Amino acid sequence: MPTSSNAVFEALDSFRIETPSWGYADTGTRFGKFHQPAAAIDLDDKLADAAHVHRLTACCPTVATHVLWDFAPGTDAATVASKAGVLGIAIGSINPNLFQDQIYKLGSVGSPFETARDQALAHIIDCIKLGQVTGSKAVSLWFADGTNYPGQDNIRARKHRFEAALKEAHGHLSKEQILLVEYKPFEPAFYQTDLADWGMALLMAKKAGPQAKVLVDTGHHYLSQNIEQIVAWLLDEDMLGGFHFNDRRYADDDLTLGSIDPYQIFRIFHEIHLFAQERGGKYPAIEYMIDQSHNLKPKIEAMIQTVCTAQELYAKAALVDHAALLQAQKKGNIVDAEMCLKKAFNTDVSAALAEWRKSKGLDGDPLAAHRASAYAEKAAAERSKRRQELGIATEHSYA
Ligand code: PSV
Ligand code: MN
Repeated sequence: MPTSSNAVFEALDSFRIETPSWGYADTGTRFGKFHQPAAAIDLDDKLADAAHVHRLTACCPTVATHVLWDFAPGTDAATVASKAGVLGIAIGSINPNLFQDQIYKLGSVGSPFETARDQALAHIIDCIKLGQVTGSKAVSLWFADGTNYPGQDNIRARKHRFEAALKEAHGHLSKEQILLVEYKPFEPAFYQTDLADWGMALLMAKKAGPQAKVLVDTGHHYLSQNIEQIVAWLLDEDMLGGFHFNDRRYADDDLTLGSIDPYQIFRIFHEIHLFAQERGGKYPAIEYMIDQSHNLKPKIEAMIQTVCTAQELYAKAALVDHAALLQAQKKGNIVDAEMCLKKAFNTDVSAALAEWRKSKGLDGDPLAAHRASAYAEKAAAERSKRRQELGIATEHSYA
């Protein structure tokens, strides 16, 4: 096994994870939203919270934005980018909103209505321009498009509408930008989702153009699906663009990363380390992003917990002894091969992680440092007052 401290330090030095602006604000399920006193109210709060998480972890320099939720009409994107810069972070992926407008009832770029398709494409192109102003690399596309009943629309016609729109959108990218295509098996469409799996997303990305790649949201798979195999195949095709990290027990539950199945995330990271090792240590450019709603856990604590879990699993996966693994595989020694993975997964890397943080001038325990900073309490006091002034609903007091 590689010497643990060295391998952990090397792995963490290049590992960056983007936090989502929406993970700092009040979110919920379709049954309701529970409010938290410290939750971000507006984009300024979200940027401040994201900067706080980055200060404690030194691993989250960018924040993903969701366009309609963050950039209200009239918002000056350049001002937002410079505000983020002052706080020590940058605007990360731009996520168009192609599902909330009434016009999208039957879909966005896949809709049978030309007016809906035109509006969706114009919005994607606006988001590409927004990304150019904010200096963001990725425009990340997720479509709620699909149908609810057999016969509702022509499945192949919808596919053709997608191809045309994505190709056209790709033509507006600058050479620094990438287009990420996300898939999801169901919800909100319950009969047929237009981009339902990685094969459809891969095909669509290929048709869009060379700067388009696939985004793997860990929650967007059927329960028994082997996600690391999808990752391995996409890596091999040079088509893995990024991740949306979260965990789930049933479907797209948006629970915090590794809370249900940390070994799954470890196995995904193992495929990435193995791929890089086979290419002389050259890691592919992958956008690691969190996409959770963690609606019951305190927002910032959940984010820090997720970032630390991602670092821990990424570090553990870097400890797999690739030479021993190859030897075992060559001999057909299944038990020893599997043990190479298990041994790394079972290694306690917490001391090495704390050491790495201290070497960056950070507290060895970001969650404890967050709690000691009383950031959440101060935010709660100020934001509760502001909520009252704005007439926004607040949390239930059990006292
Ligand atoms: C859809 O479930 C999704 O995973 C997409 O990435 C959206 O942009 C995001 O969630 C919204 O939370
Ligand atoms: Mn997602």
